Amino acid sequence: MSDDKGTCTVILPTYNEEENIADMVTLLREMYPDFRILIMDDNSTDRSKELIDALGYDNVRFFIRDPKDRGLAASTCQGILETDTDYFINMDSDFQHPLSAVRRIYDDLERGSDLCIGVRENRKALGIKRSLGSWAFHFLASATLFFRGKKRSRDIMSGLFGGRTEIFSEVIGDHGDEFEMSGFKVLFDLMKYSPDGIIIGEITYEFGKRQGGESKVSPKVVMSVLRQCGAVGRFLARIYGIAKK
Ligand SMILES: Nc1nc2c(ncn2[C@@H]2O[C@H](COP(=O)(O)OP(=O)(O)OP(=O)(O)O)[C@@H](O)[C@H]2O)c(=O)[nH]1
Ligand SMILES: [Mg+2]
Repeated sequence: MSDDKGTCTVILPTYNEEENIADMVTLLREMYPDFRILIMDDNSTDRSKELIDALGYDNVRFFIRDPKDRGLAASTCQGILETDTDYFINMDSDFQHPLSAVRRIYDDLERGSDLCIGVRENRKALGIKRSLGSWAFHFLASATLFFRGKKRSRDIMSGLFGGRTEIFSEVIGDHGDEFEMSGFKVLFDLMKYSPDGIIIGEITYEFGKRQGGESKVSPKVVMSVLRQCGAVGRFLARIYGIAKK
């Protein structure tokens, strides 16, 4: 699939990241001049588009999504479907994922992995509540993949990962309607429906602090992850929903 557009697209799902997005794109362009950058924006109400337009870079596309279809997972999936390079790499737009990891993920894909996952080394830095939640979700997700006979990873909930576009476009085409599209954990759904013989690589990284702007995490995100974890998860989601009322 390689052509003059290069071999890799960095997908940046964004919503109201005016404090981060221009710096992210500028640095990514400096570090990876041959890579394409695809910003999947869910109709941000801030100056994100203006700032990217002002940079005037080629190889950078600002994609404004259908307002009726808002969702982080949906944005990543559409980003993969819009990608026309061999590989894609998905990362947050708030500097929590180190930009240097892009090179390591790319190298791993070049070495033969079909999917390369960024594993957070310092989940304790999330704070006690969030890291406990993260481990609990990881346990449930890992069990779900195990019972489906799928390969697992040390960080199924990571938002930093890359893959072969052809494989994952097909996964989304065939199973996208079963994904939790409004949720935050699209990697988990991609793994659930990935082909059995898939080669999964991992790199590790330090999960940083959001550089600027506000988190978009809400209790709805917790519910959506639970819904992804089979019958047990849906049962827990019901209990969590009742407890929150
Ligand atoms: N396109 C799109 N992007 C989103 C949406 N919600 C969040 N994002 C982006 O997804 C990335 C992750 O969202 P965050 O709010 O940073 O979630 P998080 O990293 O789990 O939470 P923090 O640690 O609090 O930052 C960021 O780049 C957001 O701009 C959405 O509904 N649509
Ligand atoms: Mg973040």
